[in-house]
Amino acid sequence: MQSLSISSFTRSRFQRDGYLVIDEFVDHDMLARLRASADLAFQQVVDGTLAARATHPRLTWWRLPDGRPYVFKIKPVLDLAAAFTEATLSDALRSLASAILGVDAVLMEDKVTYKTALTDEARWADLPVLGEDVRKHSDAAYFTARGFGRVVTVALCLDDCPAAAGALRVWPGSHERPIRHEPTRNQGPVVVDEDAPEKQTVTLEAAAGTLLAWDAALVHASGPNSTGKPRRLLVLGYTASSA
Ligand SMILES: O=C(O)CCC(=O)C(=O)O
Repeated sequence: MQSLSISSFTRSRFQRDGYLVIDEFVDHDMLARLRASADLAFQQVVDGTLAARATHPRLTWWRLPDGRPYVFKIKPVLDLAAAFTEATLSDALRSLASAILGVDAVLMEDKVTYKTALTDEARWADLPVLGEDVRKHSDAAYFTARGFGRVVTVALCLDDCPAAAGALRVWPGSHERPIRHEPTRNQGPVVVDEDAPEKQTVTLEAAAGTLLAWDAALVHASGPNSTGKPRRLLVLGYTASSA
C-alpha cells in the first residue's frame, strides 16, 4: 500500500471538488489478500445467513424485481479477516485521511459493498424489493446524527470498477452547498434531482487497487453491476480524533 503525503494542491482540489482518486494505491499482494478477505467475510455472513435462514446483523440485502436476493453490503468487516485489520492498521490510510482533514484522523466505520445477486432464492427471507442502484445521497447528515463531525470516506477498489460495473458517481462541489434530501420507504433519504442534476455527475471508473476518497457531504451514487464480475469496495470512514 502506498504511503504518501498529499500535496497542498491535492488537498485544495479535494476541498474544491469533494473527492480524489489515487491509482495503484494497493499493491498486487495486498489486493489479493483483501479480495480473499472479502470472500471470507461473504462466506461467514451470507453463507451463514442462508444456512441459518436468519439474516445476519451485519448484512444489508434486499430482493431485485426479478426475485433474486441482492447483497449490498456487510458492515462491519474488520474483525472478520486479518487483511482488513492489516490494511487499516497500516499508516497509509489513516495518514491520508489525516492529511485531507488537516487533523489526526481515526477510523469510525468500515464495510464492504458487494452489489451482487445470489443464486439461492432464499424464499424464507422477507426482503424489500428494490433496484440495484445506490440512489443519490450524502452520508454527512447520518454521521452528524450519530455524533460525528466531518468525515472522509476512503474506498479501496478490490476489483476493476468500470461504469458497467456500477462505478461510483459523484457530484463535484456538492459537499459545499445545501442539498435537499427526500425520504424513501426502504433506502433512507435520497437527494432531490434539482440539487444534483444528471449532467453534473462525474463517473469514477477505476482499476482494482485504486483508492477513492470523498467528503461524506458529497452527493454520490452508483448504478447496477452488469458485468457479471465482482465489484467490491472496502469502504472506510475517518473522522477527527477527539484525543
Ligand atoms: O459501493 C457503492 O457503490 C456505493 C457506496 C456508497 O454509496 C457509500 O458507501 O456511501
